[in-house]
Amino acid sequence: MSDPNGDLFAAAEPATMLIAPQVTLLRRRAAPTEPLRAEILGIAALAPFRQLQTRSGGQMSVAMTNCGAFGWHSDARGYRYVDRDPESGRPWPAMPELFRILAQSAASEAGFANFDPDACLVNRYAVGAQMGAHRDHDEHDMKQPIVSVSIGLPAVFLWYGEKRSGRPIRVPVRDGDVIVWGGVSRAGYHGVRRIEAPDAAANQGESLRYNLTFRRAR
Ligand code: MD3
Ligand code: FE
Repeated sequence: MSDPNGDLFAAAEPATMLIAPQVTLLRRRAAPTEPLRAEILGIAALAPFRQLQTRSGGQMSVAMTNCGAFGWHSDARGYRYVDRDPESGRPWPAMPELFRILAQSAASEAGFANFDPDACLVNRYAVGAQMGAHRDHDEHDMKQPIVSVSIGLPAVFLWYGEKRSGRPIRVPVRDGDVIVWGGVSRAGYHGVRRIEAPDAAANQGESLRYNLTFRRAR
């Protein structure tokens, strides 16, 4: 195999792809992801991953933590951004400079200049975890885009668009892939398909998927 990542089709795939209006996939834009993983471990040491409760009393299958001035939180009172970790009462860990620069440069490549995120939600998916269709609409200024960075196990993003019903567009994403969405698609419904167990031959000891979502909350 000539490619150490085993990515035999990389040469045939365009580096950037428009998935929907103002939804841009930047393939492998964040690779290699080892420096990002190291930052995630540092964040989790200060603000451990937790499976949040939904307003309806369920428990999310995805474990979450945050860095930056604001963090996304959910409990029996509903969803909101909070400036401290409710578990510890301390401010969220600072957003690493590496994260901020990656988010800003990816946003500007996708046509959103001057993106200045103040929140980074860190999602951790074990095999079997998923995220149902929802829209991200807790942010103050919906003109600001969102930048998503995929790390670890592959996943399939589901893009429903304006309505929660109907057949979603399926977007396979892999380690290092970045998606930027905003503008007319900013309030679109989306989700993540249940994470599948990696097949033994292709897997390099990976058992988790992380996703960073950078937002301007306030
Ligand atoms: C854009 N997180 O935390 S970004 C969230 O993988 C959240 O953890 C997702 O949704 C995650 O609120 C990733 C959302 C997303 C999903 C599918 C898309 C954005 C998309 C499909 C097309 C375009
Ligand atoms: Fe979302």
